[in-house]
Amino acid sequence: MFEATASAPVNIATLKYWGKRDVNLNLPTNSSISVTLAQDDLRATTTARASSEFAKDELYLNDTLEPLGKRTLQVLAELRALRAEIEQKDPSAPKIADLKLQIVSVNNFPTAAGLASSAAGFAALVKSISLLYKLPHNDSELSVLARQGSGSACRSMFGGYVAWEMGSETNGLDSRAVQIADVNHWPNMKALILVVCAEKKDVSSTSGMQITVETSGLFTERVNTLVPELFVKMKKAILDRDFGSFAKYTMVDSNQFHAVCLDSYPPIFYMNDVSKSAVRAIHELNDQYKEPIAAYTFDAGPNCVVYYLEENEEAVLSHLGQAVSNVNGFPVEKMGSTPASTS
Ligand code: 2P0
Repeated sequence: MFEATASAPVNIATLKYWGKRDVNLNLPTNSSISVTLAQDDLRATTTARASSEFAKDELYLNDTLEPLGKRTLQVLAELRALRAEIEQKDPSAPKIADLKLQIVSVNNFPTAAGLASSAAGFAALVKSISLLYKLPHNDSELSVLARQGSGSACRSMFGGYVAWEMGSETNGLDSRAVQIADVNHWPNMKALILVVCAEKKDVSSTSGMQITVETSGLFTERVNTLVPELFVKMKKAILDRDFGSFAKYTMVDSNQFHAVCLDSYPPIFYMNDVSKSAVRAIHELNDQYKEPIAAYTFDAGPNCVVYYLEENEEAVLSHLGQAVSNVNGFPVEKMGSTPASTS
């Protein structure tokens, strides 16, 4: 029996990936940036085992046997091919590429957090099997494999501040994640999640993206003009630890992503009235301070992730607590605090 374990964090995009230029390889229409949440919570941990005693490949997710989807099979095939190359070059290397795999993955965050787990899950799967197979590739190279499982998974190969560079090659080898800065770069950065709804979203990201690419006129403007500019500016704001700029670009991008969803035909709605009240509350707070001290961002669902600096925590929590939960009766949950590094 051969065995290896690895974990990977959930990531939340502050510059969103939305649109594929190649659906099969998950090649995006724009580059994106994420800031990874907490160090210890919000992670997927995966153990991969290879043994001649296994009759077939199996994947357990939170103790439940899951069917192996097309994307998982594609990633496993690529990992096996890389291991087979090693075995071919080095006859003394144990022959494990052809052994069946048992993959056991556990999320340490509750389903009720309303967070998508596929990004952390695919990243942890690729990490654990690459350790098992002793692949010599670095995390950026491995992110190319994680990306094929789920686009955003490539960013979960790193902690801290991460860019997914869209690349230009048709084989996708240059569409990979790179770390902009690690978690220690900006130690007073904090994040919290307002859990508006923990249920699964109505329109899956994959099909939502396709509707947008095919029907939205605003989308062309977004990928050709706004995102390339924001990518450069947001990276600089992170490197300069310029919270005001980082916050503004994060909110501008979230708003534009949801505008592009609304501009799709039929329109896609991810934010609800509670989400909108969080947006209003944060702008109200920032107006009081005459500069952004908090930033919201929403993914393909109604939950709100808020970024702020530690010194403003009390102001942010008390304002959101009053403005949002009193009005709408939903809890303000502080889930992840500092951005994470991967192990
Ligand atoms: C992101 N999202 O950048 C964007 C923002 C949702 C909104 O990446 O089809 O699950 O597996 O490549 O990665 C969600 O899409 O989609 C996503 P697939 P994925 O985080």
